[in-house]
Amino acid sequence: MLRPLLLTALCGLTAAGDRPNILFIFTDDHAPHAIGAYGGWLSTVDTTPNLDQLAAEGMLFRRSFCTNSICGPSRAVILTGKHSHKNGFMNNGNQFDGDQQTFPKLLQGVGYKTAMIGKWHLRSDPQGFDHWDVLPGQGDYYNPVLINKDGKRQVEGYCTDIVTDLAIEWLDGNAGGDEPFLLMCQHKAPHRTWMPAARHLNLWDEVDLPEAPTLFDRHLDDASPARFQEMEIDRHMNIVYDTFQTPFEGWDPAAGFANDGSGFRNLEKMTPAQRQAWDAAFADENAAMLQAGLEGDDLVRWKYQRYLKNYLRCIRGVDESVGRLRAYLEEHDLDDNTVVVYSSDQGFYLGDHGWFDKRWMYEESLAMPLIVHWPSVTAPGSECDAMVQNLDYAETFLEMAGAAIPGDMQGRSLAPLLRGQAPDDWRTSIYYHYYEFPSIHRVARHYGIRTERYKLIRYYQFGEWELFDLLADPDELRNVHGDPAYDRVTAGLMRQLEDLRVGYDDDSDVSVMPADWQAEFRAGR
Ligand code: SGN
Ligand code: CA
Repeated sequence: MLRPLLLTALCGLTAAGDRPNILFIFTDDHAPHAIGAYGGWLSTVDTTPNLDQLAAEGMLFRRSFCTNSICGPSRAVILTGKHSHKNGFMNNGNQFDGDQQTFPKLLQGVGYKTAMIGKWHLRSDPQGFDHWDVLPGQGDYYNPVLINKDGKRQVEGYCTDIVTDLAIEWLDGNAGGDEPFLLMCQHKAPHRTWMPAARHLNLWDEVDLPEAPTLFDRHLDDASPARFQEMEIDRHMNIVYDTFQTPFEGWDPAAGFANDGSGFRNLEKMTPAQRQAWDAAFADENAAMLQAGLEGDDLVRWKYQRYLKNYLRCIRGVDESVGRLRAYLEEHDLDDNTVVVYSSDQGFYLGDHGWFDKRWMYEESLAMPLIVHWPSVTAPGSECDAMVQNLDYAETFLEMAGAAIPGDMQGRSLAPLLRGQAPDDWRTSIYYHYYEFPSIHRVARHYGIRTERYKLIRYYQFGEWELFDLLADPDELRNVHGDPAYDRVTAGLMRQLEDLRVGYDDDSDVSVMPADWQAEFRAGR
C-alpha cells in the first residue's frame, strides 16, 4: 500500500483509512417532485421509501439545479466541474473528450479505487476508472447490452437490477481494503420509454394518481418556443409507443414524431416469458380504454395516468437498488465511512405544463434531486436552501477526499453546506444554457439566470424573453417580461446575466436568427 501512504506524505492528506468512500447513485430523468422527501403534489403517493430514509439520515438540497437540462451534458458537467461551453459537451450528439481533467481521474491520482457502472452516455470510453461496465448509448431496460474493457455482452434481466448486481459485485471485490473507493452506480431508469420491472408492473393499479396542477396549461402567456415544442402528453406522446396500449386499428405509428424507436426494439428483445408478463399486466386496462373510446382531455388523462404510473414504477426499482446498496454497506461495516449521494441528471415534466421530457429552464426540469448522507457530518433530516448545481459535485467529491480543487473548475465545493455552515459569499444566482435545437422535442436554445426570487430567460435565436416572479407565480404561468412594474427588476437581472456570461467565460454565439428561419419553427408541424 505504498501509493496512498506516499501521497499522504506528499499532499498532507489524512491517512487513507480516514478518507470516506463515495457511493454516487445517479439516475436518468428523476424529478425531485417524484421523491417523497421533496413533497409537492405527488407526495400522497408512497414512491420512494429508501430515498426518503436516506433524506431522513442525511441532507436534502431544496435548490439544486443543473446548468443544461439534458443527459450527456449534465454528466459532462459533473465529471469536469465546468459548464458545457468549457467541457465541450453541449448536446447529446457530441462526443466527450475523455482526455480532459475529470474528478474520477483526480481521485484516482490520490489513491482512490474508482468504478463506473451503468449509464454513461458520453460516447467516448470512460477514463479515470479502474473498472467500468457501461450501457452503450441510452441502454435498454430489458436484457441490456453492456460494454467493458473486454468487449460487449448481453445480460438477461432488468437493467436497474443488473446495474445494482454489478455494483455489488464490484464492491465485493474492492471495498474495505486500505484504499477508499469511488463507485458511480448510474441507472437508465426512469428514462423514457418507461419500462418497469415485471414485479412492479401492477403497482398503483387500483388508484388514480393525483393530477399535475398544470396538466392543461396552454402556454398562452409564454414566449413562442413553449408553443412549438414537441413534448406534450396530448399531441406528442404516442399511445402505443409511450403508454403501451395494444396496437389497434386506426393507430398511427408516426403520431407524435418524437421518438427514436428504441422502446419498440426493446419489446422485441424480451424473452417470451418477459413479454408475456408485460402484455398480461396491461391487457385488461388496455381493452377497457379502447372500449371507452376516450377523446380530448379524457384521453390525455388516461395517457397521463399510464405514463406516470410506469415512471413511478421504474423509480420503485431505483429505490430498491438504493436500499440494496445501503444494506450491503451496512452488512460489510462500510456504512460509517461511506458518503452516499443520490442525484439525477436533470428534472422532468410529470405532466406539469402538459409535458413529459426536460430541457427547459422552467423549474421542473431545471431542478435536480440531491440527497447526501455523509456519516458524522450531515445532520440527520437536514435541508439546505442554498443554490447549488451539478457544477459543484466534482469540487465536493475532491474536498471530501482531501484532494486539491483545480483552479479552472467553475463550481464550488458543497462541503461547508454539508457541514451545516452557511458561507456569506455563497452564490445568489445560477447560470443556465441549453443548446440542443433543432432536435427531438423541439426545445429552442436559451440561456438565463435564476435568483432566489426571479428567473429571466433569453430564447436568443427567436429574440424573445421571459421573466417569472417565482414568489408570486411558483408554477411559472405568468410571463411578466415587458410588464412596466418589473422594468427595474428586468434591467438588474439583465446586468447580472451578462456578468454571469462574462464570469463563466461563455462567449458562444447567441445571435438572433433570420425572420424566415424563426417563422418556420413558430408555424409548428
Ligand atoms: C431519447 C428519447 C427522448 C429524449 C432523448 C434524450 N426518445 O431520444 O424522449 O429526450 O432520448 O434523453 S425515446 O424514443 O428513446 O424514448 S436524454 O436523457 O438522453 O437526454
Ligand atoms: Ca436525462
